[in-house]
Amino acid sequence: MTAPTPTELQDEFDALIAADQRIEPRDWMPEAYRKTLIRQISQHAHSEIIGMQPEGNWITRAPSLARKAILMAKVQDEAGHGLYLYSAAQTLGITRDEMTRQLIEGRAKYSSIFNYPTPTWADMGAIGWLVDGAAICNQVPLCRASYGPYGRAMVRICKEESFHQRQGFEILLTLMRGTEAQRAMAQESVDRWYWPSLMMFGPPDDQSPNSAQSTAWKIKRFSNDELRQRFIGMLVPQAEVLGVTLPDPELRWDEKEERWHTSEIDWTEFHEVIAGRGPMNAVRIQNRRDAHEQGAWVREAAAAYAAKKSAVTTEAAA
Ligand code: FAQ
Repeated sequence: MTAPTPTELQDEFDALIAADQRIEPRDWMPEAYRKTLIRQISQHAHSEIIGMQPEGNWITRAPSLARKAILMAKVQDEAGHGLYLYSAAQTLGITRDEMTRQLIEGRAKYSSIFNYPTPTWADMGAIGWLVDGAAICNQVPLCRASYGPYGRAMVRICKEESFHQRQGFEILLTLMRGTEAQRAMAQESVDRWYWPSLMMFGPPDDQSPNSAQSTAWKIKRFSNDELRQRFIGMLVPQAEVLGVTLPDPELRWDEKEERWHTSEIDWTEFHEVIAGRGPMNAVRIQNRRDAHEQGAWVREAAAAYAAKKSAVTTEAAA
């Protein structure tokens, strides 16, 4: 039997994508598809890991034992999401070490949203409601991404994200049913997180260089603006239940265009943050670098243990 030609391999890949079948790690894939997936999945993994910091900031100061336990579980979930995603990226031929190096050397992107500070307890509510809410809108369609290991990782992640979103909503609801000062704290936090949460979906469609190809490969199923619109549609009735105001005086449903009309998003701020000049970028990367250095002994001990165990197994099998 002769080996398939490059054209045959490409045709087979195209046919799988056209038939909505999954591409698996051992399948042939175009180099650009592999690179795009490594880019998106590693950025996503880094976001989950860096995303532990804004909420980690409140674990020691949560207002009750129950709130502390819930927050700890949520932050641990984010670590788990990072691990599934690093594992999915590894199936594409990049090592975890290389991805970590890219992150701590400031060469990798991660979501803009995690470069904002969390000065108040209400921020734990706003992150759950808005940040996890945006993550769900963006990530549910990724459960159907054409690359098998990514889509499968996303199924479990999305289940956990929807619990996260509800716990954030519940924190805000409790504050909104509380004292005047608590209501003000909740509103002030929503005012700070609303616009950055809209930026999570990425630049507008006409300025999104990766969208066309990622959509053709069925990695992305909806455009950045479509998902942003869907997110706003989800928030409006929930904001009413909470009794908070979304901080956009222009926000209204445009019957004629059948879309939400909004004020202009501050894309200069978005570009500044993803270029590393957001309010907390330097702190986030420094903390990650310190944790990596301080954890070196754990990695060494784990590697030594694994080597010892494998030597014992080899000896027993001989
Ligand atoms: N931040 O051409 P596009 C979470 C970059 S949720 C930073 O439109 P694409 C859960 C983009 O990478 C957050 N960079 O790109 C959680 C590209 O740069 P590149 C993570 C951004 O890939 C909750 C350039 O701009 N979620 O972690 C952002 O087609 C609470 C041009 O953009 C995901 O990663 C941004 N917001 O679409 C954890 C979801 N937006 O790479 C803890 C998976 C764009 O060419 C606590 N990712 N850029 O140098 C995606 O769905 C896509 O990658 C998009 C961007 C939609 C983010």
